[in-house]
Amino acid sequence: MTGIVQVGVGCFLFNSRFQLVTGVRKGSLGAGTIALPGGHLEFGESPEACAVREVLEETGIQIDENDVRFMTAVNTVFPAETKHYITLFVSCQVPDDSRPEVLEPEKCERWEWQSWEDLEKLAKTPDNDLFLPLQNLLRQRDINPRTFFSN
Ligand code: 8DG
Ligand code: MG
Repeated sequence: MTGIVQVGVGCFLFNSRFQLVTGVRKGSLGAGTIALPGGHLEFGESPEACAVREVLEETGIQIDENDVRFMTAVNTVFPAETKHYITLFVSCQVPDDSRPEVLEPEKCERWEWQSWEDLEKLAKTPDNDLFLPLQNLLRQRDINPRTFFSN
């Protein structure tokens, strides 16, 4: 299998109860699976700036680059689609009254708030419908979102 390795950025938007925004992907890699707002890292861009741009384009929520925390990176190969991504996961706390809007309806079915615990449970379920990078993150890394926003 040959090709290029691409860089994706996935952004957790957490409210104060550690619920986060997930969406159902549409029209591209992983269609029908649950993923975070995010997208391709553009040339010359930082992961934090990519998160600010993608979150605004996709949900209408304006976050500040200084509030974006880098979490970890995950390696994901999609053999059937001959795709390979390094996904940089970041997170940002947003106000509890934030309302994500579907601004790119051709790419996303809907946005929903989901609890961290439910997401963790879903990742442990065989044949779940999580987008593979997100599933890899939850299965391969030990993450406690409560530690991100203590300062
Ligand atoms: P475009 O390039 O299709 O115009 O828009 P995009 O917003 O940049 O595309 P995307 O399909 O949302 O994201 C691009 C790739 O980023 C996607 O095919 C795979 C990768 N990616 C990950 N993890 C995540 C994630 O958690 N969320 C999103 N949206 N994309 C991710 O590897
Ligand atoms: Mg996107």
